[in-house]
Amino acid sequence: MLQRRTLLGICSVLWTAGIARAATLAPPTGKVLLTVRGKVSQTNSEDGARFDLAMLDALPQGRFEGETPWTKGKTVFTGPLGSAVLEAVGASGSVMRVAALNDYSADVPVADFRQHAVILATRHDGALMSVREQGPLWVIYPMDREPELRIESTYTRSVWQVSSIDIR
Ligand SMILES: Nc1nc2c(c(=O)[nH]1)N[C@H]1C(S)=C(S)[C@@H](COP(=O)(O)O)O[C@H]1N2
Ligand SMILES: [Mo]
Repeated sequence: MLQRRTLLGICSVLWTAGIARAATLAPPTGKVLLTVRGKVSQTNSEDGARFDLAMLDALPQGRFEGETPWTKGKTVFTGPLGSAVLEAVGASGSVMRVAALNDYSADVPVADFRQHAVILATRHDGALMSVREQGPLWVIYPMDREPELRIESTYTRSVWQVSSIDIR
């Protein structure tokens, strides 16, 4: 009897946890900016986890303030932390293929997002970025606080016009 109760207890806890998790990733209602596929435990479509701008804005945000090889003078980028996106989708795996609208893609170690405050920038100097302005999403490493990141491998991973992330 006690065993059965324990089992029931465990089942109900798991069930509740399942509901709580499912509720964390509601489907997007606006235009889909990002799709995260592959080794994820949280999805909201048959094609993985899709995010619209409101969903990205609701995640913990990061900020970059400084110079980049691609912009003039001091600029500010803001957007969800890569680590927060990974957490939202329940990511496992070790490498992400970050793909852009223009078919450019880069393999980015998952560890980069966990060890550095990399952001998926949604805004440049406070404004949303059009595709012509390298938007809608741009991988920005914290090169302002970590100057040692100003190396070619970081630049290669600084994908702009991001549309999807495949985690392997
Ligand atoms: N979407 C997209 N992002 C991209 C690229 C690209 O071609 N398309 N080039 C990458 C590479 S290889 C580098 S070194 C940097 C800088 O590219 P640039 O030197 O052409 O400005 O952007 C990276 N991000
Ligand atoms: Mo490059």
